[in-house]
Amino acid sequence: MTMLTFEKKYRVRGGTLLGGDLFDFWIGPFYVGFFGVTTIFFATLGTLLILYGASQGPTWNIWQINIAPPDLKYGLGLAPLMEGGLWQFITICAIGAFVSWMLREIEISRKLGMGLHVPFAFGVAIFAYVTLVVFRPFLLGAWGHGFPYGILSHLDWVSNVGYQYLHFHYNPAHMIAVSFFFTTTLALSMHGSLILAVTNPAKGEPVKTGEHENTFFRDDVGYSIGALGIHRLGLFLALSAGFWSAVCIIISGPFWTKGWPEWWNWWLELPVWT
Ligand code: UQ1
Repeated sequence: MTMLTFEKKYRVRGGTLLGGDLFDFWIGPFYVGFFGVTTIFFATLGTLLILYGASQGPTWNIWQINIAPPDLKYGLGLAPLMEGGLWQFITICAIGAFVSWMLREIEISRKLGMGLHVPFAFGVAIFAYVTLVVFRPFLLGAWGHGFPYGILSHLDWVSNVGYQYLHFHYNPAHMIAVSFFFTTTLALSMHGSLILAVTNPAKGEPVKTGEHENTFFRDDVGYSIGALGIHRLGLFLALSAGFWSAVCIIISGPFWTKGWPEWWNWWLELPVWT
């Protein structure tokens, strides 16, 4: 089926989650939808608020622009605009834009009769962000525990929060998250290189297919996970990286306040040693 007849079949109204026929149309290649409009609304408002905050700040240096969260003294209340209130509104706009984008992905998937894997995957990324700026600050009792919006300032935040727990690499959930990030790159590099290898044979040779892919890895490591399997594995690895990232930061503070190296004392304190 060519792309044009394919689109004729699927580019029809219906399948929306909210708003019925409201904005249920395309502009050029883009599906608009109710949530396309809310995405544009939140993204535009959030960007304008960032620009306003920058205009009130000491610098236009892109690396140094910073929109800071409120002081801890404001707790879980609203802060004055120039003392973290902007950060609070920008956070609402960011979550509004991200969730709108995910809902728009769900509507497109429903129209196409596809699974919801893509919006689910994006949902895990949203979950990791919301953990940093909503769940953890909420559990610690102050929005001031969120991270600042700025290129260098958010790096400083990561460094400072890390040292607060003496050596963040001893955080067991951080270890798991890092392992998943590395394994994700391993899986994608194996998969990407394998697909390019079979589609770029020597001059005059036919393009190779699934049997060659399976045989390569059976010869190489004694096992082939299969063409569908590698994509299931990739999605699992990538989502696990995001999930354990969220876990490693939510337990830092709300559930463990000492240095992370000390957490491993459970091993030394096992009754078996005494
Ligand atoms: C693999 O087995 C496979 O199936 C043929 C692929 O699909 C094209 C792959 O991309 C990769 C990387 C593998 C090898 C993976 C493992 C876990 C042995």
